[in-house]
Amino acid sequence: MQIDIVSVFPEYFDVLNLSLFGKAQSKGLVSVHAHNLRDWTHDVHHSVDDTPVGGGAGMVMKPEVWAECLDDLLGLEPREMNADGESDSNSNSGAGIPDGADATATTSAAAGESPSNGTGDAEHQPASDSASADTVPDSDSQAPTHNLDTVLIFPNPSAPLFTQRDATELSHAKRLVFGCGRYEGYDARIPAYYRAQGVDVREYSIGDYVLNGGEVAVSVMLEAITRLLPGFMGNPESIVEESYTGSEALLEHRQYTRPAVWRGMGVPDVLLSGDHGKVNRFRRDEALARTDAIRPDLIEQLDCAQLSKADRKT
Ligand code: 6GU
Repeated sequence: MQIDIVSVFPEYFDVLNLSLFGKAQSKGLVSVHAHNLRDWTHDVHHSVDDTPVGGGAGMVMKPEVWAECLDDLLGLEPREMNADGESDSNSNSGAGIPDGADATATTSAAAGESPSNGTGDAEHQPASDSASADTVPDSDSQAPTHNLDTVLIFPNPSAPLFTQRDATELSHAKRLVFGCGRYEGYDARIPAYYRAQGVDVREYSIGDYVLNGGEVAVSVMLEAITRLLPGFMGNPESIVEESYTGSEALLEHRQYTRPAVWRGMGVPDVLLSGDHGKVNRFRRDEALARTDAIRPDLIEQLDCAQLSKADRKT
């Protein structure tokens, strides 16, 4: 898998040379390049941001610099868009955000509905976008396992949550290009433009809190995705039975190791019984009970047909 990361702090990703990720690079499973966005600037100050149109605090990352960089990485020619958000070689520049393509992004950003780093409506897809329709993740279905080509990913605290399902799907991509936003976010036309060019563009948040920039979020997504690559983990079985994996997303049962009694605290007797049937039943019950207590939202998403009679008693 080829991975490109664009950031104003590319050194942040030096850590990828360590540990399992470093090994995966030496083994040739992944090839990572961290690029400095400022390399695509032309002014003496190498500026990548500007004040928000419509006013407000902070700075927004400029579309021109991002586009020069992403055009280079994706091998695309610059294009003018028409008012419908379609590529139009006859149209003039300065048309603003195309009505059809990104009216919602404009509205929600202007209405100040999103957190400080918000960049508008991440779920919105231009009507003209059919090229990526078959690869858009559907939260109600199993993660597709077909191969994806290139996926362009923008971390964005105002976007849908990144889940294990997304990690699984993206682990089948040939190439991932991550664009790390800083400051108050990036111009909403950047993802919209590349979608309209037929690029599979995703925007994800990693949780309900705000970080200073996308670098940490990209590290999180990258780790979740690449550890699923065949050959990445020392023991491939360790990824099979984890929380959030498989057809159900249940929290994992608790784990114990020796000694059987430590500081007066024992491990559950059944785990010492040697009866695998009983051990599995105990672990499954615990997974269901803990999920119900800690993450009832995951229980609600469960397909009841997947629960056995014994499960339902729990
Ligand atoms: Cl993807 N970016 C930033 N800046 N903050 C976040 C996030 C992403 N996900 C949660 N908080």
